[in-house]
Amino acid sequence: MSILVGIIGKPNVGKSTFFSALTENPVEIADYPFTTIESNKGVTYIRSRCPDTELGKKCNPNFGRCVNGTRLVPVELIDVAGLVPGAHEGKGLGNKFLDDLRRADGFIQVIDSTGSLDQNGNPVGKGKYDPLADAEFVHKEIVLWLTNILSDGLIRNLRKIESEGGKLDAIIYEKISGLGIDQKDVSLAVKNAAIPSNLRNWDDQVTIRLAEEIIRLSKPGIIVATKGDKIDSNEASKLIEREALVVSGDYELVLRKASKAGLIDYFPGDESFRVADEGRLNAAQREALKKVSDFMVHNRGTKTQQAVEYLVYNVLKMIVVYPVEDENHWTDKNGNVLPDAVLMKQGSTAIDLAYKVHSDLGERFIRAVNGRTKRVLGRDYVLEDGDVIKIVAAR
Ligand SMILES: Nc1nc2c(ncn2[C@@H]2O[C@H](COP(=O)(O)OP(=O)(O)OP(=O)(O)O)[C@@H](O)[C@H]2O)c(=O)[nH]1
Ligand SMILES: [Mg+2]
Repeated sequence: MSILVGIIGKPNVGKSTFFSALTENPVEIADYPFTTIESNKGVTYIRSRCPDTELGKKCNPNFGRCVNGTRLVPVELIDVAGLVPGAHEGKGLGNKFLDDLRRADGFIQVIDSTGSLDQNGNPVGKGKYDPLADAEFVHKEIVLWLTNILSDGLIRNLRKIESEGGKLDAIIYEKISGLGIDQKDVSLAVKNAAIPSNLRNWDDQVTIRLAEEIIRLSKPGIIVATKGDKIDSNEASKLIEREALVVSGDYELVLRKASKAGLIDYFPGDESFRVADEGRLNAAQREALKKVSDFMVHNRGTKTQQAVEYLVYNVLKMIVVYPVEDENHWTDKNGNVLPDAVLMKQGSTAIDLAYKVHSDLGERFIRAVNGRTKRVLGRDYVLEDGDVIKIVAAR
């Protein structure tokens, strides 16, 4: 039920470190290219204000947790192998592994803020490479990956339309049905891609344009410049001006580990932490935490947690909605308070929520009820962030 975010980028930039910090899954991390071969999958949690504070009762989440009114909503992450220019022609590990990202709702492209790695992820010396130069080729490789998927059997499909009729957007939609893309985005992409009216004039450039439009409309992403702990504030400002988010995945990893070991109190996304017991830290730990703390002061946190939240809330434009079975007590049938927190696109309606909870609930939808006002809501009611909703369905 949760959404999926793909972590992509050239080799060695810090994708797995970023992933490991966010999911707390131990994965292989090393300072050479192609450390990751098989994708890593895990779950991270983004913050949302939980309605349980209004109720004066603690919630019982089926997934995630709630800490003092901050609900942690699960988001799946997948960390894949590094992409290099020409991956679509088989360079590096190729781009087949991108198939693991078919279902992704959005991408986080990780870049190396220190500019120390060439396009293949090999060290070239600090500042020798423009960190943002990756953005272009990585985007291109993603587009070419989708182009390959679209091209498979395409000519045959086009000839069929010519001879038997049929709608182009419906056929394209079917081709990419496993990619979790909305039909309306496909239709819009088909409109925007300047497709020749005579389908005989369709060439590879048309397929690329179409792939580009589909990615732009349906798989948006952000750029995260990691290793932010290794650059000065001037360099960081320049990256921020160019719309990259400066983070330190490595420092977030240190914080999560220290927190797990009980050495510090740290809530992911906070701009600072507190040492639990100075006496338990050895000299090396004290020094490491001092460095992390200094960085957090001028970067306002490690920004690792914030990066995912920014993608989900601001770029994918999602809200959190709480479906319940009892609109008075905000519980499920077993009495669990606010058991589910569901991420939905802004503009989603009551019927969309019903289908999201269970296709059966969507099919048998009668009405919804607002848990706060107890007002009856129709299928087209547009959901708001934090809504508590009961769906009434036919038996
Ligand atoms: N200082 C610092 N080093 C980092 C950071 N993130 C990653 N690194 C280091 O960069 C190197 C590569 O990190 P990985 O996370 O393995 O990079 P990757 O992008 O997954 O690499 P591939 O799987 O080979 O594509 C390792 O030596 C990490 O310790 C960071 O935020 N700060
Ligand atoms: Mg990796």
